[in-house]
Amino acid sequence: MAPPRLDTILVGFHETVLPPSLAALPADDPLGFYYRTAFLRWDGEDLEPHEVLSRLVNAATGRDDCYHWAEAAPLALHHLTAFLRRRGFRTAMVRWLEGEHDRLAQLLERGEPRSVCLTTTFYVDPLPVIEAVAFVRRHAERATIILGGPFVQDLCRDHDGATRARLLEALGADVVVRSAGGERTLAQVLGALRAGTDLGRVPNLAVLAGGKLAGLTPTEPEESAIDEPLDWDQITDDELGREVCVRTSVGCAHRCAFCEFPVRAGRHRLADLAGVERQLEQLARRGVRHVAFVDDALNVPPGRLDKLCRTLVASGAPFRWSAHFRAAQAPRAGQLRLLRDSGCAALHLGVESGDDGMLRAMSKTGQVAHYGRAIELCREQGILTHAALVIGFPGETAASLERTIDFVNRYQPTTFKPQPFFYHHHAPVHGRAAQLGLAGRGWRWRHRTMTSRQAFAAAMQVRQRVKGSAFVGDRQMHLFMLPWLLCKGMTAAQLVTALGLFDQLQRDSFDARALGAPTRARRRQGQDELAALCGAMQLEPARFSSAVVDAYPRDLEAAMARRQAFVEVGALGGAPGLGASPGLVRSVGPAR
Ligand code: B12
Ligand code: SF4
Repeated sequence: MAPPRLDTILVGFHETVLPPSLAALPADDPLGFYYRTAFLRWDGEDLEPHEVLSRLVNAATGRDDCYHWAEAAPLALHHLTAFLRRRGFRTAMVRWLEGEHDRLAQLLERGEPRSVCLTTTFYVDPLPVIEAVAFVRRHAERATIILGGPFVQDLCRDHDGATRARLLEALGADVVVRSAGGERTLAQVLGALRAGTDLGRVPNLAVLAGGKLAGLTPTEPEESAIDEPLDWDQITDDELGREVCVRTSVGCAHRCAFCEFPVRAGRHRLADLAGVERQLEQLARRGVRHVAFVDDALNVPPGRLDKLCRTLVASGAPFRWSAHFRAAQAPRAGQLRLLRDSGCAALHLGVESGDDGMLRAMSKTGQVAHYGRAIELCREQGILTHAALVIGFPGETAASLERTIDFVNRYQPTTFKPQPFFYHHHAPVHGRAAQLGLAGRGWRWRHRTMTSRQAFAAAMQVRQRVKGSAFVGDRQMHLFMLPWLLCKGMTAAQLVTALGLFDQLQRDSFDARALGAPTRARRRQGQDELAALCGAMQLEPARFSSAVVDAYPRDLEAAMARRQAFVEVGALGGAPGLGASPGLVRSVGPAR
């Protein structure tokens, strides 16, 4: 007897394409900056650090591994899978489209799923959504394609009328879940698809038919289901893997002036700690080795994290973990020791600036010295640190930038990232725009003390002048996720050395001086060192294969044509995707 049909296949992540032509843009252009901080030049190609790592490890092992963060499945996949299975739905999941396109194609063709759900958590550009929808259509013409998550939620919130219809149609899906979270709505959609009843009775949807928006169903309040602890026993061993993401809260308790996240994520809600502890017990029992806590700040409110750490210590610190950490007060040495004893491997710190005046302007509650102390204490305990910096917020001057550079040079977090200020109209700073002389949006703005171009140039300056801390971009080799590589067998010393070498090689890749003989010699030396280092690493095999990733059939031209709708209505906001320039869109070369 054939197995019953799958109700849905959940697909996690799809990689954005960045055309090599972006390397020609100056560093003070948002896309030029983004490209130069994401890639490095390697044997005549522009590769991301994880691709170089994979090639060098493969050269030594003869294997075909692709080391990518999606080994730790996006949490939305585990969360939605468990939520739906508890309600009796049959589901499958695919972490990363490029890495598993062959398996997805088989599932689509043989499993005849009623629907496919695409998450949109990590997208700042519609291109990956459009491409993923097209891929699914090619293999399962009749499956209902459902979109949900932050990208489409923002789209539905920020646009209305004919513009919203046009953008939703450009994505090419059949159903869009508009509500935050959307788990309960999704369960109703799958129920209706199974029963063959009308989707018009399910709230919070945009429903499309024949490629056109047929209508929006009524809005009903919905928040992400933090009240239902994720039942990890609903997840099979292969789906689980050994590295996972966990959340203990949603939303954010703060209102930093530059940040729109609280608007999108809604009010701060904490999961019941006993439920979190049960989840961690399940994960420990299942042999998980690294947990990335995705909460905005794991140590808010105070005392809760200490309690969690004591539970982990009592159970023998079964895995390493990493988290976002807030240093609103100077942390205590004892607290950091407790973190280390409980398995903490890396902390991501929203330092933002080395200037206390700027921190006040950004409505940050912490002070520079608190973050400095946190980095020092982490180093003493062997915990890796990442300092996230915002460059060019209103009030930024040459003097405040100097203080930021001094801060990083003095405290030397393991990694750092100077991020030019992104002017989001949903962020609190927008309410003070007139007072601050702030005009524009996204990556293009000006205010009394700086323009966005100056901020990009300044961020590059910060990068170039920092010594003793490695720059990391946001995409693949983010410190927040890197402990999964430690669990694969990389030592902390190898990781830190590799990050430093990647940073140096990247700095030398796109700089005009890269053509000069001294830089060429330094690059060669850096490449040799990196090859020797990676060759010596004893890494476990990766989940993904480079051959599969490279064979992903990208139909960029068709996707770009659909994306044009976003360019024409000015819906890209200058986010660091592919940008809004039609010139760039045309210049996209062969699939990377
Ligand atoms: C962890 C994380 C990462 C990790 C991912 C590791 C991993 N294995 O998952 C790393 C460090 C790799 C990463 C990278 C990036 N990230 Co990130 N990341 C996060 C973070 C902290 C948590 C995401 C998460 O798991 N949330 C928890 C899950 C459960 O929530 P969720 O995915 O939203 O899903 C819920 C709902 O949305 C819904 N849902 C989701 N999908 C679907 C689908 C359907 C059909 C339905 C019905 C519902 C639904 O169901 C879930 C349950 O409620 C968020 C910030 C945050 N605190 O949320 C930023 C965040 C998602 N990242 C962001 C960005 C921008 C990026 C980068 C693009 C950074 C960059 N500038 O390059 C890259 C993208 C990767 C790449 N290669 O390009 C932004 C996205 C903004 C946006 N969409 O407009 C966020 C929100 C941070 C921010 N600044 O606002 N990131
Ligand atoms: S930057 Fe501030 S407001 Fe934004 S998510 Fe982090 S702590 Fe919350």
